[in-house]
Amino acid sequence: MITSRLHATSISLLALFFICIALSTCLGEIEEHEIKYDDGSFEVRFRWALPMRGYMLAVRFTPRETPSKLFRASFYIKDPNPFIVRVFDNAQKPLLEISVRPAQEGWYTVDLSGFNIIINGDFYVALECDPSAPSNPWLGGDTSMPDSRSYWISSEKGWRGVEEVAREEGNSNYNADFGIRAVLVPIDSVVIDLNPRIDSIILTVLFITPINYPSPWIVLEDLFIRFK
Ligand SMILES: [Ca+2]
Repeated sequence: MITSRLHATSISLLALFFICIALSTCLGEIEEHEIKYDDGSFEVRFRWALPMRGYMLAVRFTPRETPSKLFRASFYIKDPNPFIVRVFDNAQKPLLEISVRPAQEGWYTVDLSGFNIIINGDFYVALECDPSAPSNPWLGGDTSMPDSRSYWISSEKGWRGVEEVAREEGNSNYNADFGIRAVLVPIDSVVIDLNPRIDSIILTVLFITPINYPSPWIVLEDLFIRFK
């Protein structure tokens, strides 16, 4: 019985190996899509006055399909200065923070593909103030057709939409989209690097050994692979 089980285990591992190879080679081409709410022309610009942690400018994104992987984020900036890229999930739970140093004005793109951020719903990308910076970069603002997805975030007052902040300051008809964009790739088109991000594997196999047949047959009942 023990020998039989060992034999079965070795065969199941062999089967799993070929399944993994098939997964990594049969996945389709990468299909990126960019999410943007600005029209590419920025009539105004915004920034927090002081470079302090906890002060951010964010945009809420709705993915075209889920799950997707976050590949890049872009910021339309003026007065380039260091800042911190932040990513939050739909519940505003932090997913990422990295410090960046843009060198010039205009669109500044940050490659986030190496962080394996999987998006399962709305998410936020933010520009956070960097205390080590001499001042904050300006972020472009588009007032043409605002989508009410842009937020001022501070330690004291939390998350407030641009429209809400403007209303508090006595401008009840003002709104704008911040110049932040995101590029996603649907998870079924991502070429998965199987090593070492497999978290767990559940493999249920039914073994059938017909009489007079030299090796056992394998019937895969269920296969679940969970990636980190
Ligand atoms: Ca515009």
